[in-house]
Parts: sequence; structure tokens; C-alpha cells
Amino acid sequence: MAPPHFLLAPPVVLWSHLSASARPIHGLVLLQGGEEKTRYCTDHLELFRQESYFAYLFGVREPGFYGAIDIASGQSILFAPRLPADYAVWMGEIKPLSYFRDTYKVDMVFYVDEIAQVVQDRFGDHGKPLLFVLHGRNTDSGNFSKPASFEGIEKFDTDLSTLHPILTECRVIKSDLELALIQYANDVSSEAHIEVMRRARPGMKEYQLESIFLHHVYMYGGCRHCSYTCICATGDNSAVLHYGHVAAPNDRTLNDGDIALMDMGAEYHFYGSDITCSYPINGKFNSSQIVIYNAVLKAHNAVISHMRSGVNWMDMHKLAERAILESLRKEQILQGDVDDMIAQRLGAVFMPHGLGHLLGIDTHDPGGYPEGLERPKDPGLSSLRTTRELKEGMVITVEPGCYFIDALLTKAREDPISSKFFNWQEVEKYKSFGGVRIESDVYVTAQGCRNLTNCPRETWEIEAVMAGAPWPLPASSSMAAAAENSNGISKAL
Ligand SMILES: *[C@@H]1O[C@H](CO)[C@@H](O)[C@H](O)[C@H]1NC(C)=O
Ligand SMILES: *[C@@H]1O[C@H](CO)[C@@H](O)[C@H](O)[C@H]1NC(C)=O
Ligand SMILES: *[C@@H]1O[C@H](CO)[C@@H](O)[C@H](O)[C@H]1NC(C)=O
Ligand SMILES: [Mn+2]
Repeated sequence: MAPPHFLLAPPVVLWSHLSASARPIHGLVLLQGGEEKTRYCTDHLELFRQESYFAYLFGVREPGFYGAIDIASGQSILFAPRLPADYAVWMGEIKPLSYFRDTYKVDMVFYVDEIAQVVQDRFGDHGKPLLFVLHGRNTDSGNFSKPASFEGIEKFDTDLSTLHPILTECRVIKSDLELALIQYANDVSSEAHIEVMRRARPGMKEYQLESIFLHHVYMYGGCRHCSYTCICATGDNSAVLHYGHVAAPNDRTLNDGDIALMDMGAEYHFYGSDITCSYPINGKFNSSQIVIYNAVLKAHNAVISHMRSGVNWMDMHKLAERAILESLRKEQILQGDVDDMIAQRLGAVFMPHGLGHLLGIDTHDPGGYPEGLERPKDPGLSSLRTTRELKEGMVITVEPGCYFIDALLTKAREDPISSKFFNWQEVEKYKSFGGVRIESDVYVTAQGCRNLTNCPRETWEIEAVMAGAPWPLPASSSMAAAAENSNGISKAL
């Protein structure tokens, strides 16, 4: 698997946006890259990862940079930090400015301490150049991006409001080169997930599964970062949506009979993947695991088969809810009319999170709620990171799940209207089941979509791969297994 060529030309689409806006066309887009940080008061340097908007426009890996684009000409300029002489002793060669020009394919490179001078001298023919800096809210975190600031910026006019929505919208639609990086991160991560499922055994620790994943993506994929902290949840931990954080550090021992929910994705040259596989630790689904797993798989596949440009994401969320609720009704875990259940927001009892989110340089890529689009308030729907209409070129995760979360079930039981939809005796059997999530990364096209994730998804595919079969399964064996399994399933149901 060869990594794709990673140098990205600055997206042409930015100029078409900026020139179409009512603003004067002379001026500079000016971004400040990320700064290296030390751990609290110590001299321990944390491994630097570039700020995402800066990575998007300039692809620069190193800290301490600024970057500018002249709107009229499209010329790009980088400003590199002037490093102290002893950098060469401790950190390595101090690279000449030409190195950054050649590596990052910009038109000019100067030092950071020259910004004010360069901007005035080279771009000041029309009077004071207007600087478009990045200021706006990330609709997932609620936090604001930090606009560029440098010594002497007060001498220029700055525009704080134009750039953020435009650049965010650019990031929503992926170019072919961006897509190649996301596909690469997906290929490496899909392979690593398969390695983990093959090596999982009762008696191991969850962190050993995490370790196999991290080793695989780094050793064979060159991925030094992951898109997010690995969630390696087994047993009832699989109903803890954000398991794996420092207070719940993937440290449970795996038992025979556990379900595993593995949510892990590698990042390559800033671009991420976000993949979840769920399977039995002992390699063989039991009858209740088949029920819940297939309910989620049905939702996952129904969404993927309906996705195309023009489809609304909230409708896809409800489609996934419907598939899960119908399956639970068939199993007599639920009773009554599925439309009534959806209206009563019962879907959110089993799937409290949103169906999926935009994916790119950030795991939760920005642009989910552009100005004017309100976040819904209803349970479940309020967790959606976007309710947009899908557009060709978006990459979005499809990650339905079904969990038995005590806190939510107790609340539903106490509510007289919700409560009557449940067959509580059946629900009781799933009390310590945990949960299942299936997550794939999907590229939206005009006619449909392309699934970038390549992991075994059918229960018999997972069982075969866990038993040592190659992936993809040889065509003959997968057909035989499908035939055999469809008998098995109809018996189990
Ligand atoms: C971002 O927002 C979260 C709350 O949504 C807050 O806890 C966190 O400290 C903020 N981070 C920064 C860097 O402002
Ligand atoms: C199957 O496994 C789950 C745990 O994943 C457990 O809760 C359930 O009781 C088991 N079901 C049967 C029928 O053995
Ligand atoms: C997802 O893509 C893989 C190939 O990348 C394919 O084998 C699989 O069937 C796809 N799944 C769905 C649900 O489209
Ligand atoms: Mn996700």
C-alpha cells in the first residue's frame, strides 16, 4: 500500500468563493499556524500537530509558521520562524527558506519577523492591504478559532467575519487529492482492525487490542497519529459511548462471551479515518449478539444504499432509527407502531448519538451547521453534528449503534408514554449486553456514494476472518458461507 503523494495544491475553490463575495478583491488571506507546546511548567515538548485550517491551506507540518494568499493574484506566501543558532545543535539542520518553498510549493517564503514589512511593501499598492483573518465558531466544540496576530498587525485593516464560513465550506467538499489521503487512512485502518480481530482472545486486556492497532498503522502505514483516542470497549463497556479516556483507559480483561466494540482510526498527513467494528471476542456470535448486530448492520446498509447528493442527513438518521426499531420490534423487545416510536423519540434510547459526521482533517470536520442552520432540539436529533443536505464531494461517517444504557432505559421506563412500547421482560435479558456500533467512512457522489472502509461486516464474514480466513474472503467460500448462514439465521430468529 503506497501512501499517496501528499502535497496539496491550495484549493482553487477558495478564490472563486472570495471573488464572488461583495468584498474588495485586493487583500490577503492571512492564517497563523499552530505553536509547539510544552507540558505544563516543564520542558517536555508535546508532539506537534498542525492546526487544521492551516494544514488545509498550506500543508505545513512544522510549528510557528504564518501563511498568506494574495486574493487578486492567488500568490501564496509562507512565513517561517527564525530559529536560534543552537537549534542546529539540539534539533537538527536549520532549513533554508528555499526548502519550505520547494516542499510546500508556495510562491514566496520570508521570516515571521518580516510579515508587516512584506505585506506593506509587496501588497500595499492599493493603499492599506486588507487582511482576512480566521475567526469563527466550531459547531462541535463551541470554541472559536484564533485569528492570526503578529507584531505590527495594528497597522493594517482586518476583516474577521468573511473568511471563516468560506474556508469552512471549502473543507466540506473534498478534492481528489484529499480523498486519496482519506482512502489511504481508511485502507491502513481497515487492515489494522482486521489484524486486531484476528488476534483478540479471552484473557487479553483491552489495551493490548489498542496496542496492536497502533503498531499496525504506524509500522505498516507510517501513521504516527490517530484521528482520536482509541475506544477499545468490551463487555458492558461497549455501552459507554466515549470509553477509552484517561479515567476509563481500555484496561478491562476480555472474557469469553464478551462483545467488543472497537472504534479506532489512523491519520495520515493530517487526514483521518473513523472506523468501528463490533464482534464477539471468542470469534462466534451468540443468538442475542446476532440480533443486535444485524439490527445495526441493517441500519448501516440501508443508509449507505440511500445516500446520494441531495439527500438530507436527518432523514438518514431517522432511516437508521427505523431499521433498528423495526428489528427490535420483530424480536419482541419493543411493541407497538414504529412511526409512533419514532415520534416519541424512542430511537434515542438505543442510539443517543448522531448517525454520523463530516470527516477530513478533523475527525469531526467543521461545516456541519453553516450560518442559518439550527441544531435540532429533540432527543437523539440534537446530537447530530450536521443536518445538512448531502453534497457530492462530502465525506461523512455512517455509524449507527444500538446500546443498552441503564440510565436511558430507566428514564424510558419511568415515562408512562415511552414505557408502554417496551417489553421489559425481554429488555431485562440484554441488561449487561453492552452495545454494537458499525462505522464506515463514505464519500458522497451525484448518483450514490462510495464506501471507503473495507472491513468484514456480515456476521459470517467476521467469523471467517477471526478464524483465520483471508480478507476479502475467496469468492467461493463467501458464497457457501452466505448460504449456510442464511439457514442459521432463519433458525436463530
Ligand atoms: C473548548 O470548549 C470546551 C467546552 O465545549 C472547553 O471545555 C474547552 O476548554 C475549550 N477549549 C479551548 C481551547 O478553549
Ligand atoms: C450473548 O452474549 C451477550 C454479551 O455480548 C450476553 O449478554 C448474552 O446473554 C448472550 N446471549 C446468549 C443467548 O447467550
Ligand atoms: C464497503 O466497501 C467495501 C469495499 O471497500 C465493500 O466490500 C463492502 O461491501 C461495502 N459495504 C457496503 C455496505 O457498501
Ligand atoms: Mn465517528
